[in-house]
Amino acid sequence: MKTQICIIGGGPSGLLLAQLLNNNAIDTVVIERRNKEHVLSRIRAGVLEQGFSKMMRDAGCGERMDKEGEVHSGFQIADGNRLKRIDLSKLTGGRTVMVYGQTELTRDLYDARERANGLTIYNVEDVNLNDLTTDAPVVEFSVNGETEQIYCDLVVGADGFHGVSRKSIPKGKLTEHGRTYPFGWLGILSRTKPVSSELVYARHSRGFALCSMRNKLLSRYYIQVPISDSVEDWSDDRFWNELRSRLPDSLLSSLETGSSIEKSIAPLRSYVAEPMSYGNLFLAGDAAHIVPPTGAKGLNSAGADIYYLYRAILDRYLRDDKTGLDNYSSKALTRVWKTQRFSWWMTSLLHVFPEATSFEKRLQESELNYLLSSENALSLLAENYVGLPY
Ligand code: RFL
Ligand code: PHB
Repeated sequence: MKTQICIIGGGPSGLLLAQLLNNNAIDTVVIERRNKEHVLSRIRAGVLEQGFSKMMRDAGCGERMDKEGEVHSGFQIADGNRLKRIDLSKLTGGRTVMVYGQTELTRDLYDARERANGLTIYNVEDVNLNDLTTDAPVVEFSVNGETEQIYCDLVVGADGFHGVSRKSIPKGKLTEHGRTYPFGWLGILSRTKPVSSELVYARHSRGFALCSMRNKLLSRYYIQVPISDSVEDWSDDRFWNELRSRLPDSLLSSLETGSSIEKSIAPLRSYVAEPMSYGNLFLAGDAAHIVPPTGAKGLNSAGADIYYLYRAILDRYLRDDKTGLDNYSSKALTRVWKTQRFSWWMTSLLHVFPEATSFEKRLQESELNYLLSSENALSLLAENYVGLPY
């Protein structure tokens, strides 16, 4: 089989790029390790920067997002019983974020790909990326017991943190940086009215909590838990009691509880692999970098990669100019590291670190006091939260 761009991974990064390219008559094949239902069963991101939502529209996939997504002009930070609204719109000259679930957005991208008759091959196994440093890379894999080969010009590794693409780069050519945090997020989805019309990030001596949502009748809540905990340790009742204990009293009368329809624990990790390219392989999204979810930056950071890569690929095909591809890694990494810094900072500010000394605990308190009392500091938070420019 032949194509121009072979995309490894049918998550949001891979599908968005495929759709943007297909709209420019650049041929793509997407290969995905799972089936579509599995990909669509993962509950993940909920907050989109304007740059990301604009790309969805540019890809012709923004209609449902604009109808069903909620535009948020602020969020709240709680510290014990103190509650402060961060007016994103006022602090950033009118910018906002969009609350629209990754599951829905991925469904929109799959629908668009099917409408455009784009080829997606599911359930692929034993994926091997060959001849990456030549002008004719070959992607080999098996599907339904048959071995297949895709001959292409470029390979895009959009196969997430555990994918094969990054691992196909020889060890000596890649530098990895990272940190794991000594806690995870236990998340639940419930068919209840959200406790607040805006997101609430709560710092508390028992641990961090986040109140988020998917729509007016679907809530998404997270609490910080020890990384050694498993989902079985947390009945719904235990979850709600713990959440209640971490939220300010003023919110408790609005907290609706109910049975969970999804419950999972996500580890928190910061990670960057550089460079993000090797020959004609280009990494994008979680395949190259991971952030802890505290600043809602994972999917958005993936979106920035897609923006740079999309334009670089257009230059290559429409203007016969390869400079964009040559510069892709360094351009993407500059923004990736800013996002890493912000996500690390927001995680450090709001979580309980079990090993922290009394000095570090007092510094954390002071950092939050400063933030909540300084318009300048709040502007920095807001500028990063709504998304840095591409
Ligand atoms: P994905 O979504 O992991 O998709 C990769 C796809 O590649 C497939 N794959 C392979 N395919 C072919 N061959 C192989 N060998 C393969 N190996 C893997 C996988 O099956 C999968 O379908 O990566 P992508 O597309 O780069 O997207 C990244 C985002 O999913 C991720 O950054 C976000 O979900 C992170 N994240 C958040 N990001 C935000 O911007 N805002 C948020 O509010 C937000 N909240 C979150 C989050 C992530 C979370 N978890 C669970 C880590 C909340 C949580 C709890
Ligand atoms: C979510 O709704 O899943 C969500 C929102 C904001 C975050 C992380 C996750 O910072």
